[in-house]
Amino acid sequence: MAPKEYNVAVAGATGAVGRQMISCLEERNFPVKSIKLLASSRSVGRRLRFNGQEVEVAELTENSFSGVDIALFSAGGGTSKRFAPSAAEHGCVVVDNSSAWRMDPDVPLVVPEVNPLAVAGYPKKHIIANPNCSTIQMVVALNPIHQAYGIKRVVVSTYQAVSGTGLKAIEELTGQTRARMENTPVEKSVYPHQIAFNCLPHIDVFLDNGYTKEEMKMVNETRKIMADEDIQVTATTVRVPVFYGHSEAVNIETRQPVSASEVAALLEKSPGVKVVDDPQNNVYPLPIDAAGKDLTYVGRIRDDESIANGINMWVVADNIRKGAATNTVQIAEILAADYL
Ligand code: 25A
Ligand code: L14
Repeated sequence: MAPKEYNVAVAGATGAVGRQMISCLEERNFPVKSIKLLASSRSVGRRLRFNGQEVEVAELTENSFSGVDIALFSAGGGTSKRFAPSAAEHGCVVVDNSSAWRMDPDVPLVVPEVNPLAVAGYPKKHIIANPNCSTIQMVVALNPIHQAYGIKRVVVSTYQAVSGTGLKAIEELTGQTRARMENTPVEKSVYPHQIAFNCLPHIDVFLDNGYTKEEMKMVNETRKIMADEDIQVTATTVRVPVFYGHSEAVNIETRQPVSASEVAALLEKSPGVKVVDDPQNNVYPLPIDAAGKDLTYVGRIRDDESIANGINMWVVADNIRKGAATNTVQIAEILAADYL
């Protein structure tokens, strides 16, 4: 019998994440029978390549999904809220990269290295959520430590690339950098302040408690993915003038005693992680090295000398690949292999 193949749709195909989803499907040889590339009316008629063929972009509508088995969504939260249910009504399973469905108790929130079995919960809504980019890379590094030593509390500060906000933010950083160097006026439209040569302690919207929505995603999504409501997480999320790759300074307090060398040895053999930690030779994870890769890089692993059972580390991954497109396609692979 020929191996099973699937009719796949990508919603938001022309965006920063959508294009990487198309590349990931190709690179990983996902069993695609047919592909539909969907975006807003602005992009209708544009052509994108998939496996050597030109595919014309069509408008995303309620009727886009008849005959589609798996739809990968990355067209923003509002678009997912509106169109994912119509896709599900057509019998299609949606793997959604927006924040729209992540905390819905009837929607699994999955990082394949951490909770692959949660995919089994998809039939309730026919939607599986892809976590926030900053959360994904953090839990890939935390989960092995949690399984072995029990994590009590995490204090994280992020250094996040502009690509997370989409193509317009990539253009904004490019344009502002050029304007500063050429001494012409710096224009801004995506972020409330200049991002070139600056850091903004502001990602997504501010909430009533004074935190940003991005910070609270790291708290709530971490607990849901690791299936442990007792893990305490507090976050400060910061935008930095980097194109691709989020970095995170992560401080962990464990329940059982642990040392930096034990954590390094554990992470060396953990799935999806690469330890890059030779500070004497100036070797540590960097976003420019992580860009275009699918692993989560961990370095600067040290004992926190201010408390018992404390560890500090530096965690870097490509936010558009492992933080979004790659993780979404990995979820689709589990669906295809075990459920559809
Ligand atoms: O709505 P939100 O939640 O606030 O999300 C805002 C943006 O965040 C990105 C994504 O930007 C999204 O639009 N995004 C969302 N989740 C993300 C994640 N997890 C994420 N980024 C990273 N990680 P993007 O520009 O990279 O991708 C947008 C894609 O979504 C399609 N799209 C948008 N609205 C849609 C829609 N598709 C269907 N129906 C809708 N209503 C979008 O297609 C793209 O594929 P497009 O055709 O709208 O855009 C194609 C080109 O047009 C440029 N462009 C974008 N916005 C405008 C624009 N041009 C003119 N005016 C605009 N307002 C883009 O540069 C793109 O090249
Ligand atoms: O997926 O970097 O929840 O501006 C929304 C904010 C993705 C990153 C999400 C950013 C994020 C995005």
